[in-house]
Amino acid sequence: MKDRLSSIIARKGPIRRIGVIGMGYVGIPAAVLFADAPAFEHVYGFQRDSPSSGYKIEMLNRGESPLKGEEPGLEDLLQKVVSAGTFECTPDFSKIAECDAVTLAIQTPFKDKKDLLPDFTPLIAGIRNVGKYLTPGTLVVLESTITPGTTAGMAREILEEESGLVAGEDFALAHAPERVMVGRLLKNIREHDRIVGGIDDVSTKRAVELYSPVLTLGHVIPMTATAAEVTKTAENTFRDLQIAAVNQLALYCEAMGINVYDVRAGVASLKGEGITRAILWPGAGVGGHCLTKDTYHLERGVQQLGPDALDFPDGRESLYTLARGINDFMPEHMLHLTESALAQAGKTLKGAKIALLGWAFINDSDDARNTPAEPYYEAAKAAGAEVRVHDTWVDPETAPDVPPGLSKDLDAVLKSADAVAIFAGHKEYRRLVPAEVKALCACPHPAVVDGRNVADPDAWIDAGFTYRGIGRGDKNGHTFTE
Ligand code: SAJ
Repeated sequence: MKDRLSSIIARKGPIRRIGVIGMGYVGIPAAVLFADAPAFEHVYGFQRDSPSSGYKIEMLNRGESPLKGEEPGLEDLLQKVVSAGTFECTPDFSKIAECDAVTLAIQTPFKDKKDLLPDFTPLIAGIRNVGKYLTPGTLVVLESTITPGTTAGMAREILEEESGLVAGEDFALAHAPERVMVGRLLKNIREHDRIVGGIDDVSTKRAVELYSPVLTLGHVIPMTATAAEVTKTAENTFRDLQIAAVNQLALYCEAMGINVYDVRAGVASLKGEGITRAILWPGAGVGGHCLTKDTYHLERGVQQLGPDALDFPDGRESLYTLARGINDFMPEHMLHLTESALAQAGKTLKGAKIALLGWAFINDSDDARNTPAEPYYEAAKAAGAEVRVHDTWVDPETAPDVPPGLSKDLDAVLKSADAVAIFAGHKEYRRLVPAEVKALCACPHPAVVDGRNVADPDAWIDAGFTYRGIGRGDKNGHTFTE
C-alpha cells in the first residue's frame, strides 16, 4: 500500500510549506533554517498561546529571539525570514492543514527524577494537534528524543486516531532526532550529520527531501524510524558510559594513591590508525537533560520492543545502567571526600559550613538541569552541614530547582567556610587565589574538594588547605605544610 502514499506525494509535488511545532531551542533554529532555504516557500512556527510561553509569538514575529544566551546568527536569520515573509509564528494550529511537512520539537523532561520516567504529556498534546489537522500526503517528523518504538508505536497510533488517516498509506511518518547544543544551534543543524528514519522507505525518502536543503557540511544518514530512535539514545548512552569509565578509573586511582590525570594522558597517548582510546574527563558527576535520561530511553526501548528476543548474561545488570549508577555516585563520593578533608582538620560534616561553588551542570553555563550539585547539597544538609551555594551564571530568579540562598557573591559564600566544594569548572573558579580564599575562610585548615580539576593541589596545600580532588590519589593523603 506504500504505492498509494507514493502516488499521493507525487501528486502533491515537492515540499513547499512546513510547520514546526514547539518554538524552543530546537524548533526556532529549525524553522528559520527551513524558511531561509530557497527550496521552501513558507514556514509556520506553531506556539500555544499559553500564559508561560505565549509571549514568544509576538517576539518571534518581530524578529526577536526568545532564547537566552548567545546564539550566533540566529537573530539575524530570524529577522531576515520574518521580513521576507517566509516565516511566521502562530497559535493557530489549523494551519497545519496547509503544510506539506510538520516537525515536532517538544521536550520530554523527567516527570520526576526519582522514577526516571520522561514526561511525554507535552509531546502527546503536540502529536494530537497535528493529527487533528493532518491532510493526506503530509510528512510528520518527530525531532524530540524519544524511547525507541515511539514513532512507529504511540505517535503513529495517536496520529491515525486523530486524523482517521493511515500512516504509510495516507501520510508519511519519520523520526529525525535533534543534535543541537546551546550556543551552537544553527551551526549544529547545518553541520552535524542528520539521522533520518521513516516508518517505511517512502517516509524516509520524504524526510530526506525535507532535511537535505538545510545541511551544509552535514549529510543525511537514512535508516528506519526505530533505528533513528536507538541512534539518538545510544549516542548519549555511549557518552555517559565513557564518562563512567573514567570516573571509575578516578576512584581506582584515588584508592591506589596515583594521579588519574597522569593515567589519562598516558592512555590518550595511544593513538594511530585504527587505535581509539576515547578517554573523557572524571568529575563530580553528570547532569543535564541528555545523558541523565537517554540511557533509560534506550533501556525502555529494548524492554518494550524485544524483551523475549534479548539474549543477555543471566542476572547481569545492563552495562549502561551500571554506568549511570557510577556517574550518579560521584556527588556522594564528593561528600565522602569533604568528610575526609574536614576530619583531617578535626571537624565533622555536622555543623560544618560548606561553600558549594557551581550549581550549573556544565562549565560556564547557566543551565542547571539535573545538576549533580543537588544530591550533594541535599546529602550534606542531611548530615548536618550548613551549605551556601554560589554560581556566577545561574540566575536565582529564573533557574528551576535552585537552592535557597543561591548567591552570586563569592566572598559572602566563602566567608567563614570550613570547606569549599567545587562542582562546576566555571572560569571564575579556575582563577581563585588560595591565599585569598583562606583569608575569607578564616580557619587554620579549611578543606578544598575539587570536583572539576580546577585547583592546583600544591598551591592550595601550601596555602594551608586540606586538599581532596577527584582522582588525585597522589595528593589526597597529604600532610599539612606548616
Ligand atoms: N561530563 C563529565 N566528563 C566529561 C564530559 C562531560 O563529567 O568528559 C559531565 C559534564 O560536567 C556534565 C555532563 O557530563 O555535567 C554532560 O555534559 P555534556 O558535555 O555531555 O553536555 P550535554 O549534557 O549538554 O550533552 C550534549 C549532548 N548533545 C546533544 O544531545 C545534541 C551530547 O550528545 C553531546 O555529546 C554533548 O552535548 C557535547 O559533546 O557537548
